[in-house]
Amino acid sequence: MVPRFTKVLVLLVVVGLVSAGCSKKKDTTTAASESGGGTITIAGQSANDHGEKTVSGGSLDVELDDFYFNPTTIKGPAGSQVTLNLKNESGTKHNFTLADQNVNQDLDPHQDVTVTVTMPASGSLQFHCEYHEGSGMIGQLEAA
Ligand SMILES: [Cu+2]
Repeated sequence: MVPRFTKVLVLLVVVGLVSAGCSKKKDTTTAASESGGGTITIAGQSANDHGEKTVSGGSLDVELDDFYFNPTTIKGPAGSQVTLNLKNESGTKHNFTLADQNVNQDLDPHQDVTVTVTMPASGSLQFHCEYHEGSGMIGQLEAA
């Protein structure tokens, strides 16, 4: 028969391992979400930067959160039509405005909306959230 204190010890070790695993996981997530941190300048404005991605297969998921677009820079073939699967991951109402192409799409909290945009023939094109542009919620389409 195994002494009671041994069982308790085993339980403590298991709990310790599980919580160590959890905290390690949480640290990784935090690091990932902050890896694109900092700001970049888009069309003369300060934008919260959450990295860049290149469109493949004609579509791309774009996360909207407080207060940034992820990815912030969307690269794709010059002049091509691209589908953006916009996902508002926050409890705040956001918006995707691409003034140049008359796109102005609101997204309620946790709402997903698909929009179609045309990549610029060259250079880049600014888009933003019309509610939080002043907070740096700005991104860009870039001809690849
Ligand atoms: Cu917003």
